[in-house]
Amino acid sequence: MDPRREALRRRLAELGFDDMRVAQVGPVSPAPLRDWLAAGRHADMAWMERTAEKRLDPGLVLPGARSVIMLGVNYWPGVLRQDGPVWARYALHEDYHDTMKPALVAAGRVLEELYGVTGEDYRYYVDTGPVLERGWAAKAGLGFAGKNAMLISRRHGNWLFLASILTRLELAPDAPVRRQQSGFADPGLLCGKCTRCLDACPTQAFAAPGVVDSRRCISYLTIEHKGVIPREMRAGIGRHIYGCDVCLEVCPWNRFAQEGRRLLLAARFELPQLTLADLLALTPESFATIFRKTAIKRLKLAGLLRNACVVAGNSGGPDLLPALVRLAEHPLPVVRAHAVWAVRRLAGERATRMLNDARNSEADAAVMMEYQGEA
Ligand code: B12
Ligand code: SF4
Ligand code: SF4
Repeated sequence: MDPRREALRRRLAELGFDDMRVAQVGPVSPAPLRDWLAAGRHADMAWMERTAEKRLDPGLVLPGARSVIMLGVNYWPGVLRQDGPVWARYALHEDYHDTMKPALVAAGRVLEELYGVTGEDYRYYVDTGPVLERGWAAKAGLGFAGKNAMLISRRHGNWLFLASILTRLELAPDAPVRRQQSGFADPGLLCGKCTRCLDACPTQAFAAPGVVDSRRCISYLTIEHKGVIPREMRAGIGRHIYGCDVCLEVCPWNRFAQEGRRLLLAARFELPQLTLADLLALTPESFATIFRKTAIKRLKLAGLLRNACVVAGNSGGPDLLPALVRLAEHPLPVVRAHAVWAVRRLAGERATRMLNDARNSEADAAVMMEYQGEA
């Protein structure tokens, strides 16, 4: 093996990346992404549609790209109790988008040093770039495609953030995981007869093995979706305040997962200690202080209050009613809508009286709808 490759692997591990594999850039079968978009499974994520051509052709992202270096960072936090509102585990760290960027800058410098390339010869991304990260990671053998749509590593289970460096360098490709030749073309090939993730999804979001319909996915509804959450989806959200790990948690491949080194991810394990009452009482100031360095800041206070109202409606008790009634008069309609729904769910017939003042001053048509029909 080229000694530079070993040096690259070692230096990237020192930077905090837990795995590194290389895929050769080649044609990407367009059907899975195109079919997914055509069926509307990206919901309101219009950016997925806008960037589709680039996702299917790395040459449009970096002309002359020959290799993709796929990187994984293990974020398994170990066993965590979440008795109240439940957070996706990835959110219980400082925002990985922010913490991985400096490490990727450093990784680029390592490439320059070892291979004599310049900054023009590579481009790095984590999550937000127009790259089909799971497909390339599968092709590079970083893991394989599970029926839960996740890239599953045999070393880390599915608790792996992905990042990519597209480069014009011709690097020797690594082999995909045995029996899986084309990345995500065959999701679930290494799952055998297991269907645990498909069965466990609380909102039946899998349109097929490996294919998530975002419109039904709690992760989408609580993180990416900006407006009112469709009423029929709210009960299925249960106690999920931000994101969802159900289809990840049940996967038996996680038995090999070891707690992450956290070189790139400072833990924020205090978040599960926040009660629903704490969340419903958040102010712009307390929100900024608590969530400043986390991915949750992107949701903004209104989004988190919206989610907290849904969780309260699903799992709260009468003690939360005063806070919810107050939120029914919040300045933002999206918060009012979900607060009204939660009060009606928790208070039953008493809701009409409790919401009287809020209803009398309501001018927003969407919020008015929440006073009607079944909660
Ligand atoms: C949009 C998006 C979402 C959407 C849609 C999810 C989905 N399943 O597509 C929503 C908001 C629902 C979501 C949720 C989550 N997400 Co997300 N998401 C993305 C994002 C930005 C794009 C994914 C995408 O392109 N989807 C479209 C579908 C059609 O593509 P796909 O699933 O990747 O697989 C297709 C292609 O790879 C293609 N294909 C087939 N063969 C081949 C071969 C080759 C060579 C290539 C290139 C492609 C290819 O066909 C596949 C199947 O249709 C990626 C980051 C990125 N830039 O890739 C993160 C990403 C997939 N998400 C991630 C995470 C962690 C999550 C959550 C766990 C977060 C949470 N706890 O709430 C959940 C998990 C839900 C699930 N089971 O998928 C991680 C996954 C890490 C991993 N180990 O797999 C990623 C990679 C972000 C990151 N950088 O770490 N996500
Ligand atoms: S993240 Fe949750 S809602 Fe989305 S597909 Fe997985 S189990 Fe279903
Ligand atoms: S839970 Fe079972 S079916 Fe789902 S990804 Fe894991 S092994 Fe595959």
